[in-house]
Amino acid sequence: MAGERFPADFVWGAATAAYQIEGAVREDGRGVSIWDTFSHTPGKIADGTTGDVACDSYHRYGEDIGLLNALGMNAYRFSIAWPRIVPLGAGPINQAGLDHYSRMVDALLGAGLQPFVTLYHWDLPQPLEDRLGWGSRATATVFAEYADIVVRQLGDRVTHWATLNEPWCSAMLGYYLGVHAPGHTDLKRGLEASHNLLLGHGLAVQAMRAAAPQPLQIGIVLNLTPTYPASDSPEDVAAARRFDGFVNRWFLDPLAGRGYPQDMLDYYGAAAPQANPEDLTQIAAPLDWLGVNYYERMRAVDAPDASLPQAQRLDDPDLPHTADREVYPEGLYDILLRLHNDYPFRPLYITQNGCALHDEIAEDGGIHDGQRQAFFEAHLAQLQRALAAGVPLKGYFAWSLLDNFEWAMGLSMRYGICYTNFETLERRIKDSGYWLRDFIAGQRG
Ligand code: GCO
Repeated sequence: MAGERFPADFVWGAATAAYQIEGAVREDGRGVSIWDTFSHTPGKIADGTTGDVACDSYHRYGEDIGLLNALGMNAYRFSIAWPRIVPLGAGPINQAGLDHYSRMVDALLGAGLQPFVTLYHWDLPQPLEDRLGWGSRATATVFAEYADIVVRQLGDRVTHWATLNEPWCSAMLGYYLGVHAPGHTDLKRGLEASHNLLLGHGLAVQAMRAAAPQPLQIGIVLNLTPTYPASDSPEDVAAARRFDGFVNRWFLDPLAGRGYPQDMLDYYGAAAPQANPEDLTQIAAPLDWLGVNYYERMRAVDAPDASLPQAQRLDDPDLPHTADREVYPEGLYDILLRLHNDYPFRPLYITQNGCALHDEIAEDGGIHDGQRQAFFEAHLAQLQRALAAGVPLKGYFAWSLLDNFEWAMGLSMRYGICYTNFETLERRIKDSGYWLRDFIAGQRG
């Protein structure tokens, strides 16, 4: 690789999400989330699995911390399960849930790992969904209350916080495209959900700053997809612009204080959410950092018959493919440069980047995921290019620490740098994990 070093204070970590790894879904007073309901609904998860046990990290977080140490990382990005803290979504607080995360934070700090806490990685308490979920403004308000509760408990030790992880996925996969919990298929509901998520984010930022015993570094994590037209035709160019509006600008613009993009408001017409000016002010609450999750690009073809935004993805068959996506490392550079040039968010973190492969334990006991190593190498090289171009990048989190419950794909889609045996729950570092360890060590020199 290019030889340039990453900055000495660069944050190197791995990321996970509560429902994907914790299991222990009925333990210590945890309430039910929309993902419990969804994963137990026949036909929703490709391999019929659930997150009931997953990696059992609720009990085995000490082992997970051992893995992070063995990998030489200095940070861990994980999420807190709202239903463990406020089992009904609003109302009584479950102290046992808070105590769990408090112990975990102490263990991380004791092991020299900086916690990066995400407050919402998709596990909405089911009782809130029963009252319209993110379709309701009331959910934004109670999200800020939940954020306040957690910050009061952990804000003395945790400085780096993300409110939401990938609100596009919560809103659009959950309420419009129906492939994630809660599984609705209504564009208007999806757009309302996106607005209430953003509003909840803004309200939470203010509640967190007010509740914190020390200054916090608060950000939000977005899935951003660099989008390119598949041809020069005006139709494909317009499709790319729509898709960019759908996934990227719809979130970036209001967070940057620019309101929703006018072309998308026009395009959505009557389905567009009612956003009063005060909401937009709340949503634009100043941020301390932005997290970027990057997996793939979008090469857009105009597709009038496809669901909104009427754009279809055209992969390049000559590029490498993982178990579920095309590999396009240059897209990471492109999206970072665009953020740097067009938006005010500083600094930036890569909060997720990784790939799924059909990993198996070899006869020698190792997991030889050379393709994943190549994936990391190529993406880290793009980060070095971005740094050289002046992008204020402060950290990188591999997705994921462990093979885990990959949402609608279940347990069979393996994204870990550590292998999980879902029968014995044994973890084992894959070759790509060892490669990352050596790479990180090399950066520290
Ligand atoms: C996300 C998802 C992750 C997925 C990962 C791979 O935030 O993007 O929440 O949980 O596991 O993206 O698809």
